[in-house]
Amino acid sequence: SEETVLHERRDGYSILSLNRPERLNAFNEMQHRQLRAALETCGRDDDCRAIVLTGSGRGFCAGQDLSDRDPSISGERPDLGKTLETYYNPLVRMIRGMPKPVICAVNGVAAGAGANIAFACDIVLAARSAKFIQAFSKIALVPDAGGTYWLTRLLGEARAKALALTAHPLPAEDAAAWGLIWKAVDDEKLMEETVALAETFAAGPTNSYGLTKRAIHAASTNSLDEQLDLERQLQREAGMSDDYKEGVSAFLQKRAPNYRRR
Ligand code: T3D
Repeated sequence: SEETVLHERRDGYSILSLNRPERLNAFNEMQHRQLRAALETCGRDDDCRAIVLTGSGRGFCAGQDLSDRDPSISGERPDLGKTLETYYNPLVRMIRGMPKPVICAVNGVAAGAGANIAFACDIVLAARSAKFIQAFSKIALVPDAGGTYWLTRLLGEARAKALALTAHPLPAEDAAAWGLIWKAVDDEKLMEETVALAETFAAGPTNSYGLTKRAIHAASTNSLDEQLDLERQLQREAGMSDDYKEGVSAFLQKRAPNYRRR
């Protein structure tokens, strides 16, 4: 069947590429199903210790494929709550809950849910030419795929509302300066930098990365006391691991650690 998501397995990590370039990788149901299956495979595979999400062609992702929402064809008023429940929300939860780093390499325009799926990833690098667009207001919708959550948490209400209400295309460099993404890099360096990061994670202490994600995700709603308790609990778990023993031994012996994910 049609390959709407390319899954390239490399040593210790996988690269997933949204692959409907003629539509700027907009989501149809097939692409949703194939991305979810690929993420599930990566999640189960202990040899996959980091995931890269990117797009084929000149765009990263233009959000929902609107040709599947053409009112002159479908006629009815669609229940978009249902498509969020079935596709976008589980995707966001899966990326967020993935117990290994998910890197997003935003190679070009990221619009609508395409932008917000990028923000769901742990580390976002974007090509300098890429733009992030909360396109929803242009078609009389509301930001979804976590958009109102990411924008408000990462930017505050003033910038969140301006971006959401105006659909202003935010250049990668501004997104980085505002703290919405990790960094903007020269277009021709994007994959090089992304791969270097994935290789570092692939040789790193995977379980400690997963625990760190959990702690940081909990921080914005926890009190300081709750967060200190959580850190104690997670650090106890990390401190029991073989990887921690190896990390300290390697440091003291002035050699590179050999993490085995235990
Ligand atoms: O429905 C639900 O399930 C609810 C969930 C909603 C989630 C959402 O994401 S809603 C928001 C949907 N996305 C958009 O509204 C963005 C629409 N696209 C654009 O505004 C522009 O394409 C971009 C700003 C992203 C890029 O502009 P540009 O000028 O670089 O490219 P282009 O020429 O507009 O697009 C290239 C082609 O991709 C073009 O096709 P053509 O003319 O060459 O045959 C264009 O129609 C197609 N395309 C781009 N985005 C979509 C799309 N086709 C269908 N759906 C798209 N979202």
